[in-house]
Amino acid sequence: MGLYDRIFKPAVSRRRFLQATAASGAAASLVGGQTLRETQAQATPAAKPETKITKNICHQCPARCGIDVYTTDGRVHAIYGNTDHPIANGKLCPKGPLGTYILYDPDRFKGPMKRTNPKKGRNEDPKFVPITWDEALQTVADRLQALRDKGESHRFALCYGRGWGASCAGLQGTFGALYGSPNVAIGHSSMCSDGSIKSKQATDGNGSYNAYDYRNTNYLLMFGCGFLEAFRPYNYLMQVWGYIRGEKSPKTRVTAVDVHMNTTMAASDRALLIKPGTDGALALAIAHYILVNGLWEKTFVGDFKDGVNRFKAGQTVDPALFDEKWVKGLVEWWNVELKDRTPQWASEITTILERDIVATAREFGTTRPALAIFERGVHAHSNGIYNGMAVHSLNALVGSLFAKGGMMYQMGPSYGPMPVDAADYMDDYAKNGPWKSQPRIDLKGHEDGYLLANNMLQEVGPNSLAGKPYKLDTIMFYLTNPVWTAPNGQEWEKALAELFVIDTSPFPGETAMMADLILPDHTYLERLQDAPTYPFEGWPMAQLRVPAIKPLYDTKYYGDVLIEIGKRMKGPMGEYYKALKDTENVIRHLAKGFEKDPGDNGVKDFESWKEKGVWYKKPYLWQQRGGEFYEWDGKAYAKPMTPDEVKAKLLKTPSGKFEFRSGWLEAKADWIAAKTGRDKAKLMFPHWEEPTHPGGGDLYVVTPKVALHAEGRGGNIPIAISLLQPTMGGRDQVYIEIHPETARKRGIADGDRVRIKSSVGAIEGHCRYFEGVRPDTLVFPMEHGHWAQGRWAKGRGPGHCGEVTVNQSDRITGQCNYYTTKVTIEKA
Ligand SMILES: Nc1nc2c(c(=O)[nH]1)N[C@H]1C(S)=C(S)[C@@H](COP(=O)(O)OP(=O)(O)OC[C@H]3O[C@@H](n4cnc5c(=O)[nH]c(N)nc54)[C@H](O)[C@@H]3O)O[C@H]1N2
Ligand SMILES: Nc1nc2c(c(=O)[nH]1)N[C@H]1C(S)=C(S)[C@@H](COP(=O)(O)OP(=O)(O)OC[C@H]3O[C@@H](n4cnc5c(=O)[nH]c(N)nc54)[C@H](O)[C@@H]3O)O[C@H]1N2
Ligand code: SF4
Ligand SMILES: [Mo]
Repeated sequence: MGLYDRIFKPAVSRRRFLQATAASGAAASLVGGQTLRETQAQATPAAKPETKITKNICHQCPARCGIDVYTTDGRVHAIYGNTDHPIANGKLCPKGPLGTYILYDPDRFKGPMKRTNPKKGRNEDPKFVPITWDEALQTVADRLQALRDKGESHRFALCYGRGWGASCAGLQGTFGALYGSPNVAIGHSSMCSDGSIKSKQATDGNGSYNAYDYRNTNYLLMFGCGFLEAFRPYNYLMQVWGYIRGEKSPKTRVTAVDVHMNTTMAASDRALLIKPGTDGALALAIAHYILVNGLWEKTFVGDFKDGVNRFKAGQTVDPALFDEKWVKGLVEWWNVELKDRTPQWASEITTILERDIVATAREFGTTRPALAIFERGVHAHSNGIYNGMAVHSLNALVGSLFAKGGMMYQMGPSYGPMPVDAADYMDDYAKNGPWKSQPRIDLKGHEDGYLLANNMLQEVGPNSLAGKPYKLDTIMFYLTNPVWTAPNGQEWEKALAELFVIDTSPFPGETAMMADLILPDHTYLERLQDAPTYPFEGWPMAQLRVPAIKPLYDTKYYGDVLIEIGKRMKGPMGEYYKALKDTENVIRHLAKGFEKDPGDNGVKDFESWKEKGVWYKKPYLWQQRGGEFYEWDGKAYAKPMTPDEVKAKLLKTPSGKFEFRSGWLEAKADWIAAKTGRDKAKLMFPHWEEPTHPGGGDLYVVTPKVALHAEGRGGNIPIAISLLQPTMGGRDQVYIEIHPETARKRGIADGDRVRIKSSVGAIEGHCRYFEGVRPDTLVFPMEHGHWAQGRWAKGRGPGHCGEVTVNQSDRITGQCNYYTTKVTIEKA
């Protein structure tokens, strides 16, 4: 008997046995007819159950950390970071190990359900009753077929949030094309970070998030991003932080720009508390300083032909005197905008001391490589695109695009093609049905709506409610919960009350409470699912979720739900899905790509992918060095690239250069000017635009993410809630950071219960005096105020911040302006 067994085994099993018999009041030594000796013999089995480790990807935020899932005797009991996974490196953030709570969440839907209470609302019990999968899938197929037969297939919308891979969200586009609806599928990107994607589209031509070479950068200038609490990939950022701020020499200097003292700011060298919505002004002043002081990277940007710097505050410059290299429109930008954007000017707009602006600009302009990064704090405002373009332009000025220690774009994995080609299964209706002339319900891509946006999920509910452009009939949700996460979610409650609603969430979230049909997904530990990486270090990576156990309940992987609905449709669409078979078939075909292009870790087919959980291939293929672009030749970045190659592969703008004068915006200048009233002479340049603040109040309200918050997916994890309590507050509470001066002026004492009001709603919370928040701004975390999502999540506090957030979006990017509403605060 080993030490462990001697110490623990007999005592434990005997004590448990006694507890069990005492609790059940059973006769002294008999349990279910067994004697004590028999029971003990079973409790010390001869063969110990084996612990199995399966590979998976954490599902709680978009970082996509590789995880090792430990299962013994059919129970998942531990989750660790996968040591061979390049993002996780054996580590996880505090949320990662909590996945077991998601799997064993007692409030999960146990199988497909239908609503029996026709009334819908926050206080209506849906009275779900179990049904079979066959009934559930046939109900959906019949509804969809009936709409199609009437020529109204556009009245079916499919909305999704976190897209994962080809075997789930990746199937949706084809479903929409074969079925015939412009509304399949509508993603949540406009509620997330389209503001940054579009700022980059406008300037460097890549409509995507950047990948970053943090390990080699010497300066990080961070605008409105929670580097140490959110951003992406969060877990890896914490690892990087340890390196760049500890081991690395020289230590990377960090300036953080935010509206309150968060973890990131507290850990930085310089903290700039900026007035909300004014980051663009700060970035423009930094650009101004860099030009006036001749600090731009000449090898990338170019220079005056005679080498004499003519950038002087307030003075225009003749563009003919400047030779541009990889940028377009620098001197024009200077003339229409930058020449007047002095640090002194920006100081008035941003409330940051001129001295601090100058010091930041000097450091940023003289340290190479340097990175300027930004996220929602910058772009979730009415002027977000111009703030974002101004910040991103700083990267071009110091030459960090595609440079070592700079930024690049994420490459995709070498997947094999889909098993079946959907183009062979398009009937006449799919090709030319009446749906073709219908606008999207969210008016994405429409002259009267959001011509240049990617998605407008926040408009779907309100537009259907208003019948503009039409009313939907049926709406399905995958991994999104807009009733709780959208601005002014109250509108969504009304909208969904009149539609047939299908939710695929395994959990009883707010949107699920409005559903007519629940088709519950497996949780992530129970399903086989592929996912390419979110932007990381540029080189391609593809991960796999391998089920750790058989599904606990009668659930079905969302990808297979789509395929099974498809199979039940008439005509070629049904044939396509029969040929596609199932999601495992899709994933096996993806893996065929690895046969020709094995990963660095030896992954070369489906089986080895399952074993390792990740395929990846280093290095990133391109590098810009000293103003020249090179391709990897197998040993080094040594193969020079022509300007045409650079344009095709890296700087995908009309000019093939970084465009301070955006060709993308200029092409739509008439539309932008007509719809937004923006100045046609300026709208293609990063420029200062006064933000607009709806809501009718006098204080800004900002609701950032905190480390333990996992979008809407962690709301019912009791341990996460209790760990959040010191920052968030407990049941029926949310702590609101308020500057003591602001509070005292309104007669509000520390700890008082308060009411926050805007033109769309009111919520309550408790004030906390905090000197680290701006006096004009209230801050509280997004994660609070669920009214559904499970027993621990619901009933938390009177209202969610979304209920006071006005649904306002930028016409160019479509980005929802979450951080732009102004509210009033009073004692409750
Ligand atoms: N822990 C955790 N991490 C996550 C997620 C999560 O749910 N939890 N979600 C992921 C997702 S989906 C996303 S999109 C990213 C988002 O990542 P971030 O954009 O980094 O996250 P946010 O918390 O929305 O906003 C960032 C910061 O902007 C600040 N801010 C607000 N207004 C302004 C302003 O006008 N100027 C400046 N300078 N700052 C301002 C806020 O105080 C906040 O600190 O995070 C990802 N990472
Ligand atoms: N006030 C405020 N609002 C915000 C933000 C903020 O910072 N402040 N952040 C915004 C941002 S950046 C984003 S990205 C959005 C996110 O908002 P959403 O797009 O709504 O995404 P989640 O909140 O993650 O919602 C996920 C839903 O999917 C369900 N779900 C969980 N796991 C699974 C699964 O395995 N399968 C399926 N099928 N369903 C599952 C959950 O129960 C939940 O209902 O919120 C935005 N809203
Ligand atoms: S950073 Fe995100 S993906 Fe990684 S362990 Fe934390 S919650 Fe999971
Ligand atoms: Mo997001």
